[in-house]
Amino acid sequence: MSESVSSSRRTLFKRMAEIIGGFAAWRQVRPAQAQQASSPETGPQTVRVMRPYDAETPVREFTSYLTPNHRFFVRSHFGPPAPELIAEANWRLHVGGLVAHPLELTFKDLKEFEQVTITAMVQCSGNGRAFHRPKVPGVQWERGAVGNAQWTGVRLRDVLAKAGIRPSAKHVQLQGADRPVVSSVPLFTRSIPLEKAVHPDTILAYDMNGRPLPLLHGAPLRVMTPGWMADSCTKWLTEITVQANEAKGYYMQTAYRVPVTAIQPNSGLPGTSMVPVEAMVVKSLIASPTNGDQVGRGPVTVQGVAWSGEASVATVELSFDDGKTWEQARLVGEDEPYAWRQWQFLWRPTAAGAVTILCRATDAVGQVQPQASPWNPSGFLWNGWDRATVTVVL
Ligand SMILES: Nc1nc2c(c(=O)[nH]1)N[C@H]1C(S)=C(S)[C@@H](COP(=O)(O)O)O[C@H]1N2
Ligand SMILES: [Mo]
Repeated sequence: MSESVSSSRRTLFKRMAEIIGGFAAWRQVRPAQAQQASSPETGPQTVRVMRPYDAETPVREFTSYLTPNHRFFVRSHFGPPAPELIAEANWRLHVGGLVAHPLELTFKDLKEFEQVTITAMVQCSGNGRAFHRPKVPGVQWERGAVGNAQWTGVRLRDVLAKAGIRPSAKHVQLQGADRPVVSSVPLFTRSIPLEKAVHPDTILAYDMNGRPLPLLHGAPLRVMTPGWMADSCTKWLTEITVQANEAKGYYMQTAYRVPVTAIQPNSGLPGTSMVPVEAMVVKSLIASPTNGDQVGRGPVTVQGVAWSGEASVATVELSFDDGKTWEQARLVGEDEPYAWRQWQFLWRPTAAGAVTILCRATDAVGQVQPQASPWNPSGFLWNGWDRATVTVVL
């Protein structure tokens, strides 16, 4: 046996062990994480739902550019597939539909395509749902159903080119190996328009922050649609179907849609006015200090992150007087297209007592983060001003 074969076997075993190990670790940490739910800002993650496991990242973690894998928020409709289903020996990626040559790829076949790495955010459409008024049912995400990571994989367009896209193709349907517990519940079937699928930055990722993709984040392969909300980032990907129409079914035709124009709470809605959630909207978060912190005379470094789906961040402003006056923060660190931008502000508090720090971003095409987002029936795309209430002790 040649050296390269035995070493690739070793890599394979190592990867399988990591995936299974990750699953075991996840099961072990669950009780500890559940306890953290009562002290939201301190644990590795703040659990919102136990089964399937949905948890957000405490905002303090957003003082770092990349969000570490073990703290990255988790959102799954049904939980991960059984580990043996996605173990690399069994796993296959099927590419079919409107293609000249349907493909069945092993993990090794996939690695033959050119490898690319991008830094990109993942954000749940429901991030911030808890802040919508009137309240909206669904997972009550506050600020941490978002993260920024480095993703390594292959371009979706290279895989599609190998299969040969037929001219009538308009959408690419994405299906993962996860299954609902009850068979009457629809599968999490999604599709993205062909233009997004063949965009050179849309990738199928197998590594996250330089490590094999963890089980909860879609091992062995997930879709990354940079700049778009996470509902298009299918985890545990096993089937790609090129087609003329959007995916049928609940998760594409009913869920993850927003009204084209703002509507009044609880008003009836004609179905035709709802469009799929796609790009992220301009938004910023204060990572430190955060709610409940005590700060001294300072200067205090106020810091956080800001982003906009398909444009860069132009400015981040802070207000210490309820939005009457705004001061500009300094944009710092890396400036990459689909990543968030870090910002800092040196604050010299002048009076003791409670202060609410407000924060808003403006992007390069002039979109401004609003005081509150337009209400919508599913509580999606919250991007109201962020706020942190701290106590100044002089
Ligand atoms: N197969 C599959 N992919 C999925 C989901 C899912 O339930 N099943 N959830 C989506 C949603 S709604 C979100 S917000 C992101 C969450 O990704 P993360 O758990 O890696 O943070 O995965 C997306 N991809
Ligand atoms: Mo989501």
